[in-house]
Amino acid sequence: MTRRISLTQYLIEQQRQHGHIPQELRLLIEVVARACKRIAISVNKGALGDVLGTAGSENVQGEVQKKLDIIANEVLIEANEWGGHLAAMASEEMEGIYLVPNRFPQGEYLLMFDPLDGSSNIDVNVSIGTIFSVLKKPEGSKGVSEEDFLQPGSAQAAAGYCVYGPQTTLVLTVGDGVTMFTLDREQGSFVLTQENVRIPEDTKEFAINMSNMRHWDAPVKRYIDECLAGEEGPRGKNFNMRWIASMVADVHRILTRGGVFMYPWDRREPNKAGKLRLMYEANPMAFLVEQAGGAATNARERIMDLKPTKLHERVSVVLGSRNEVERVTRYHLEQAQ
Ligand code: P6P
Repeated sequence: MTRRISLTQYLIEQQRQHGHIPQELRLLIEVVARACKRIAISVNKGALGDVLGTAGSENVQGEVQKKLDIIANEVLIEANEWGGHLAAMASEEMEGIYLVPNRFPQGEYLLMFDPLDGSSNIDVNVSIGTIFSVLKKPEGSKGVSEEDFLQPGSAQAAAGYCVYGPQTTLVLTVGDGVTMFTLDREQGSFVLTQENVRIPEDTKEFAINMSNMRHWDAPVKRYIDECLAGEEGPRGKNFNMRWIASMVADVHRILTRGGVFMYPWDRREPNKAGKLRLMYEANPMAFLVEQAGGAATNARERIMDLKPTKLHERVSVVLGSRNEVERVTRYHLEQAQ
């Protein structure tokens, strides 16, 4: 049986061979991975660990917080605040940024995360996950402010997610391709299971919440209608649909076998650009998808080119197999003409 290498060995070898993973960034990734292992333990306990159900509070998004949302957030904060690799953190579950306490050394990285994405699936035992994004603190900035986080996705130093499903899998990019590590529970460590992940340019599978159809903009309706028309329609082929309502799980499927994921703007809340958050959902997923040969837009522009204006700003998301993302984006740009 081939000996699989651990996340630690992989990162050290990458650093030694390519030198593009600075020591501090390697430490950061390992700390986040360790935090994800601890979150996986709580997730896997379910009812046995008294971690299901709501916490009786709301987050800054006005969403009811699940107990595991808060547990996962606390695990990530506690694991990362003392290491000396971070200057500050930001989370879907916290209104403002979290400065590393003065009793700990300050580092040069900024860490953002959605500690537990897909919370509506927790109580029904469907895959959920942690999404994270890493930026460098701007050169020369004294202290740290929210402004320092407002960098385009193209500035990310690293991004990844951990999906808590039948396997617990960490998926990572530092800008040199996408790599997957599966948690070996007997060893208690993440081991390398796939390198150079590639998304097929074409697909027959789309992911969207169809119950919102009556609220969609015309280009989205046109694209989905053509998929539903199948081989008798303009696409000349039949399509399949998947919607897990857990972005991490839907993106993991797309990284594994292709597909297009859409959470577009709709008329339910016309003043909101979309449902998903730019800084700690769309940007890290866009980085991973592009590094795997796919594409990610807000239906008009490349997501990683967008200049953020607020920490929790929302964005419309179309990502996955390049040719499908380009088609959806083209339909939107044709509408604008
Ligand atoms: P809906 C989970 O709450 C999430 O942020 C994403 O993970 C997921 O893709 C989306 O919302 C699901 O939204 O409206 O289908 O429940």
